[in-house]
Amino acid sequence: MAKIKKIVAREILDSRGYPTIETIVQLDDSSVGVFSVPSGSSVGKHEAVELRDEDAKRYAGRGMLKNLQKIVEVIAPKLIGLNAYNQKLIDSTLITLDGSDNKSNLGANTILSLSGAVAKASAVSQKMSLYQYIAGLIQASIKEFTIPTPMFNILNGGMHGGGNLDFQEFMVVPPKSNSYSTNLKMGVELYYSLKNVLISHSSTFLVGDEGGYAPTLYSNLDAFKLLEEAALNAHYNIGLDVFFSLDAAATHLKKGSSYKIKDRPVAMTSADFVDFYISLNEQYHLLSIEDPLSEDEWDNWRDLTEKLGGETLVVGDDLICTSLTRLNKAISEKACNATIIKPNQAGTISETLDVIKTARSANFKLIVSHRSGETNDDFITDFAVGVGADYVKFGAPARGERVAKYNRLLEIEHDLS
Ligand code: 2PG
Ligand code: MG
Repeated sequence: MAKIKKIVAREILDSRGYPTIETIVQLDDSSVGVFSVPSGSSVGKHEAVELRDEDAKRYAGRGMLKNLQKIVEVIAPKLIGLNAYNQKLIDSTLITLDGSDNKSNLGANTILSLSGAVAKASAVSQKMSLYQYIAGLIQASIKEFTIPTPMFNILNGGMHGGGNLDFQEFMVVPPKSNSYSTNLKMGVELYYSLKNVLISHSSTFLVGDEGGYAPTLYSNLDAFKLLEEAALNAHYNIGLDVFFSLDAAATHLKKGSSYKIKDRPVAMTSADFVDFYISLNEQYHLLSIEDPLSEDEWDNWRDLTEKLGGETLVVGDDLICTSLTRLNKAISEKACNATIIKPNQAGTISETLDVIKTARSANFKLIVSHRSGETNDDFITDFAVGVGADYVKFGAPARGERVAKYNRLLEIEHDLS
């Protein structure tokens, strides 16, 4: 065992220029873990709460000074001296200290910074790769580690795009049968190809929050046409060498009780929207559709999953928010067949692992995901490999904070070979 000896936390910036927390945990054998917390823009209302200063005079209210104070005054005195190898104890101590049901007292971001830094320090202390250590925590009887298949978000819209697309993420996904490095090459070549396609249509090729292009287009379907053109030009066959995936992030598209997107002249009911997805799927045979409907429409989710779930992954992100309660509801209601996993939606590593175990036992596919606000921390990469995720979402294969994750996967692939 190794005990927590010292905790230091700092305010740093994420990829959007927003403050976040970096926490450094040192153990009594001198091992150190450093963890910085990601942050979302399209946040689900059932996520554990992200705490910020709300002081308009600093960083437009986004500062992290309150969080740092809570770490120094409330958390560190209780964690110092605990056995860092006992992740469950660390996390339950943090949950008890917070005392709320949504981490609103200490902040899920504050709590995760400790939970993650302790896990990293423990891996160092036990001279293990982080992904091996995570596999140990989830008690996975993994005989052979595999690299999850990347979903490359090469076209950004919604709250992540500077353009006018309604849907948030248009992704290209390679087949699971290829090696990771082959898949990475494909993602990058399609990214180059899409840029050339945009140039050929005299469109802008500026990028959004996750590094994908954020053009101004007439409709969301036009985005798929551009992806099609990019794939053809780069000599990749759609449905064979590459598949398309969508994150509609529909919670943020709903106005009152209907959805208005550029592709339709009038607002759509949820039932109309389901029909829209069915025809989109007939055209493109999507690999996955994430958050097709808003976060509390359980019946309409079930209807969509009934209609599309046989061949397409219907993925809950805002619907589930990496919450065990909401996952259990999704399983019993047959609302979807795959889930996004984001540790900062839950707030601790242990709770995130519990969600993963339950999702697995219900045969849900697992997509481990970054957030739109990221740092160069590559924890999420090891986490995804350690839990045996089916897919990962790390954004476009561009911009330092995204590339850090893709490059770490290359390193792990090399280790494993
Ligand atoms: C999503 C995420 C990550 P955000 O909706 O899946 O791509 O976006 O971090 O802004 O919630
Ligand atoms: Mg999402």
